[in-house]
Amino acid sequence: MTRPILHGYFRSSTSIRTRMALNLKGIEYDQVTHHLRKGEQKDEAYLKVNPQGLVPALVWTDGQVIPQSMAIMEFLDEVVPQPPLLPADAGGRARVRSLTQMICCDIHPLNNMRVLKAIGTRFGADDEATAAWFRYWVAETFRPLEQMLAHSDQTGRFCHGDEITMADLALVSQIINNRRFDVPMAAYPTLQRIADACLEVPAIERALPQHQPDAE
Ligand SMILES: N[C@@H](CCC(=O)N[C@@H](CS)C(=O)NCC(=O)O)C(=O)O
Repeated sequence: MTRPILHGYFRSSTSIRTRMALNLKGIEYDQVTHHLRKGEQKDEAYLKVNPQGLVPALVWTDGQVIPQSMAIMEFLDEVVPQPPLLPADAGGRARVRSLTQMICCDIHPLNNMRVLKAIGTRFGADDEATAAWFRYWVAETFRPLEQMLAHSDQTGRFCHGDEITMADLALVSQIINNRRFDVPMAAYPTLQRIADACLEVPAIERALPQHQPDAE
């Protein structure tokens, strides 16, 4: 049977969360890596796969191309239901999707490489200002996220109870990404505790940047 192919980059947070989902589901896959700093995501051959020129994109076993990490996680959860990445009840699913989107929709797009590049080249931000921008947008979401997770009895070992959900995958990959800009974590003890618990799970650990074929 054809194996799925993941187009990604070792330290892209969207690729990290997608790899975590694939590993948790026990899906074996091949990787095609695109060096984002060298601009390989804009190569003609890759634009034929994903015209957006962003990673990740998953080429499923039937040849369907699925870009967008949240769509990929949802897709994997439907085609390989165990272990689930969403809770069984509608309220729980809504909570997990909200937490996931806080990170994937409200932090990541503002801190993506092309945005960081643009604030430098088009708006004159130097390295220090760029790092301050990155940290500012993380804090804008991590502050309320910490409150929401610390004060909810639905929070358990992980973001939602004691089973890993897609919210955890979004959280860990963001925290890994934060290290590049030395985001202080002292104000977010609950987020750190959950991330530490996630990193004890081998399927999650295996998805980390340093274990990937293109790791530098
Ligand atoms: N919303 C998309 C975002 C994808 C995205 O922006 N990926 C980044 C890497 S984390 C990328 O390809 N950046 C290339 C660039 O900025 O040129 C997703 O969740 O998959």
